[in-house]
Amino acid sequence: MAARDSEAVFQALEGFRVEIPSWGFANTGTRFGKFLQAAAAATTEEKFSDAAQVHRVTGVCPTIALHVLWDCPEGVDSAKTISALETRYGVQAGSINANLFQEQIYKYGSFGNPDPEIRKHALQHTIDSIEIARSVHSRDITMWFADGSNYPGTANIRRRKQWFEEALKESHRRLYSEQRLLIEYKPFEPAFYHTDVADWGMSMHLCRVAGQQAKVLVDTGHHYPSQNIEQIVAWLLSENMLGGFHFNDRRYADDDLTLGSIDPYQVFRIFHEILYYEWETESKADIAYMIDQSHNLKGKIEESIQTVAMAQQLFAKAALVDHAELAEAQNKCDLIRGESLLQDAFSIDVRRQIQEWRESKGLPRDPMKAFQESGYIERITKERAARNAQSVSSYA
Ligand code: RM4
Ligand code: MN
Ligand code: MN
Repeated sequence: MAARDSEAVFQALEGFRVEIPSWGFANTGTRFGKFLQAAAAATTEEKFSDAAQVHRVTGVCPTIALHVLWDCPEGVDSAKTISALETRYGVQAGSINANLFQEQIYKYGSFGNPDPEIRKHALQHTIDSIEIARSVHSRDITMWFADGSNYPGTANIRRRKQWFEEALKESHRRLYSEQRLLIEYKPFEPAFYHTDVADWGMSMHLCRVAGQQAKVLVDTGHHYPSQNIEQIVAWLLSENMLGGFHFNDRRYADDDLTLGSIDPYQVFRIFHEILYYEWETESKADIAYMIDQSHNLKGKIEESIQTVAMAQQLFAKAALVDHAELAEAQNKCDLIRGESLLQDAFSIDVRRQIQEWRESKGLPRDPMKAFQESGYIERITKERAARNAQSVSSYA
């Protein structure tokens, strides 16, 4: 690899951090059930402990995303426990994910529920999430809504939109100045006729109504098949409305598979749009790179490490695109050249440079091997197996 390219890989890795989700270490499944893993984490402490392993071997995952009901069962009072876990395990709380979908009262929606009492309850949960984020020094509060309806004629779509606007405006009013509200969208599931925040346009509209600290969160699994996600990313960047990602891969629906396992070129193209924007605007895009995967069958810590390694590779490859040359090719409508610049960068093997970068940071060249040889998995399997064999359903 040319020295210039090696330098570009190093530079890209220096600035690249990715947040892993606490729920990625818990037993998760499909709506048909779960296959339990003996080593799965069940408590917030175990999730911190597992996340710390991923950070120890990769060096690029200093934060762990928390889901309020699963990780902060005492609400704002959980902050003390979280802070103690941060100190103990050396990873910090990252985004705080509000949970407006698990409680029975949300059967017909949260912010979109026709019952004002339920909307109030959802708002209170959001305010609590903001307070939790404040006490654990987290910047981002992320909101995903399961709201929607299953049959035509059963919901007033316009009224629900207005209720969403009201609740998000009020939520935004409660934010602290350093915080952001990230609003996720999803076109289907669990609602199968209409979803209240179905796409990036609706999410962006709601962000704009809510206020300046609200930004769009793009979960790569939350699109219809074959949708051009990098175009959405480019538009959001251009509007300064892109807040962050929930990365995962999919083939059919919101499959939550390992990043890059199905279509690594798509993730590369997303990273490319971001890096191209940064080059063109000579500014750094303020984006939270987060993972949202369900590690259903593979070992959970291993799958997290695999994900992080893949994210680094694809980000580094995207950094190899020659932006000046690309801009020229695009201006001249040189189609072959423009397309080749992306394809060539994507085809470069950056793994050795990544290993060298890790070594330069005192990290293991091969994080997976380092983890597998550490004895950690054997230890937690022994500690958690009996308990996990009895567990049934919850992510927490
Ligand atoms: C949703 C969405 C949210 C996540 C939940 C668990 O599909 O992706 O981000 O919090 O799953
Ligand atoms: Mn998500
Ligand atoms: Mn999802």
